[in-house]
Amino acid sequence: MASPKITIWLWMIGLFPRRIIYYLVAKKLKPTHLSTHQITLVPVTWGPGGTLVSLDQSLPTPPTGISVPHMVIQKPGAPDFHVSESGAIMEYLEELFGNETEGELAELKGHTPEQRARTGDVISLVNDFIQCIGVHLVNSHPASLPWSGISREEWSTATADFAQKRIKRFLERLEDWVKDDIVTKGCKSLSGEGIEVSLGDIVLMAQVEYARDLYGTEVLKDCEVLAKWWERANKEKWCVKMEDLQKMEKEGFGVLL
Ligand SMILES: N[C@@H](CCC(=O)N[C@@H](CS)C(=O)NCC(=O)O)C(=O)O
Repeated sequence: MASPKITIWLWMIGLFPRRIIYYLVAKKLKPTHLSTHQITLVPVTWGPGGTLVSLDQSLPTPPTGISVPHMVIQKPGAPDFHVSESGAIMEYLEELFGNETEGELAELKGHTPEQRARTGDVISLVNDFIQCIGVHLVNSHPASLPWSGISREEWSTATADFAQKRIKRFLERLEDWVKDDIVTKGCKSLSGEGIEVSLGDIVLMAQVEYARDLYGTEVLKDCEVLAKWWERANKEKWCVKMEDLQKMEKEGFGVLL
């Protein structure tokens, strides 16, 4: 059976699309993996009225009304199938490349059921605290005003403070979970021993780097354990820096894959 055609639209410096970029590099995918599986990556930007437009007009136009990342799977004779969440896109790619993990591609969930459960814990907690970061941001940061839909007059200090407390609590909880692996054992990954990088590292790093790059906010400023994790993980190739994301936008994904 012919493999489906897959198109993924990415706003390269955005929070959730970064997860996909980090994923592609961490997985050790090469342009040939993408072409074999008929995967087209399309960098997009925000046009007038907050619509998404492809940076390269020869590449497919983003469907209307989507958030990014967004993926469309096309099978002959079947209607287009849309996948709208970054987590689901990473899961789909994990399944697609699952059989190739034995070879040159990296395992990103974990080598044991326990390690995979830790990865799942980290992803779920990060997704929870991202919501609080968003609530804090739109109630306190002027850079959110152009897109938040909330005016400065509507900002709530009480809500921002509440969100900040929740963020602190989530980070303390995460530090409790990973302290032994990161501090005592010196692991690179939040998922523990024997794995270089996991989906858990990817989702946390995307949030940390995005917050600094776009809002000048240091998410891990009070986190001793996670600061150690960040120092190690941030040097890795998969943690694609802002300038390289922008370079990829112009010169294509070959820059890093
Ligand atoms: N939960 C979604 C969030 C996606 C999201 O909010 N993406 C932002 C850009 S980083 C976006 O497209 N915002 C505009 C919108 O939602 O209309 C995911 O994990 O993919």
